[in-house]
Amino acid sequence: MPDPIQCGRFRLSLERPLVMGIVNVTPDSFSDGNEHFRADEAVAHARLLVEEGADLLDIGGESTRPGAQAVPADEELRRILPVIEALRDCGVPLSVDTCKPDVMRAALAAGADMINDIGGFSAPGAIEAVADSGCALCLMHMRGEPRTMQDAPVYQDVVAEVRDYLDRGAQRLRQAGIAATRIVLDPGFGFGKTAAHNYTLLQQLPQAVGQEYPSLLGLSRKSMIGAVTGRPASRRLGGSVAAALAGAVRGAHILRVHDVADTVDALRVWSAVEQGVRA
Ligand code: 7PJ
Repeated sequence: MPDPIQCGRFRLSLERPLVMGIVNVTPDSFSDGNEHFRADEAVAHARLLVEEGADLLDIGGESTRPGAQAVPADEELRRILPVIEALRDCGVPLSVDTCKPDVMRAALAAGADMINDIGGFSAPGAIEAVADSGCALCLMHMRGEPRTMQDAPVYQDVVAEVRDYLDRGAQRLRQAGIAATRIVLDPGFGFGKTAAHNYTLLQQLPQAVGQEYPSLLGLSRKSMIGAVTGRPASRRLGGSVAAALAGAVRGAHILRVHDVADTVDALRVWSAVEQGVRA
């Protein structure tokens, strides 16, 4: 088992898989629609996720669904800063989903504990923005950029190529003086990958992410679930929970999900089967 994650104000033990609840503060996220655009709605939703058992929250102000347009940094900050400030004392670490160094700095100053960068800290200045704080970093694999990433992605060996990207990315962070205990790796399901690529990565998760760092998986409601079930994003709960469990069985440390209560139930039942119930 990897050491606990150093995550801003928190240390996260990895004895059991952790559940990260998704808090979208975007007008166009594909599965939440307008629901949580307003900061107060996002905050109320986040508090519900904590009650349902979320171990962390992931706050995002930029939609990264396939085809989505980039949002300027000031707009992204206008969306997320009030939410970070309102949730600072909710009891669980706050992750911020962003690729922009300016947004990272402002989010950390406002109290964020983790930066989740789907761009793998590849933007100029991204590593510098996070290096001197005590935040955790989620480094995710993406092929291309959200606007075009699903245009027929091709790999010779998807598992080896994702692993290589993550290894190099972690190496860059370490060379900037970032402690290993701050780093989390994510194979990036759906980011420049076909359904077949995604299922290969999930099946071979230990090979794709390695053993050195904890892993984070985002499978919730994604098109890879729809590819197998034939269901739209609004009806992918069962498929998403199954995918999360498949990840847990293969050693995933953090599961990023929309449906916290159902995922927590599934993990508890799985854990009772594996370890027995404490009477
Ligand atoms: C992921 C993410 C993911 C990490 C999104 C969606 C698209 N961050 N942000 N991993 N996905 N680390 O939730 O469908 O898979 S946005």
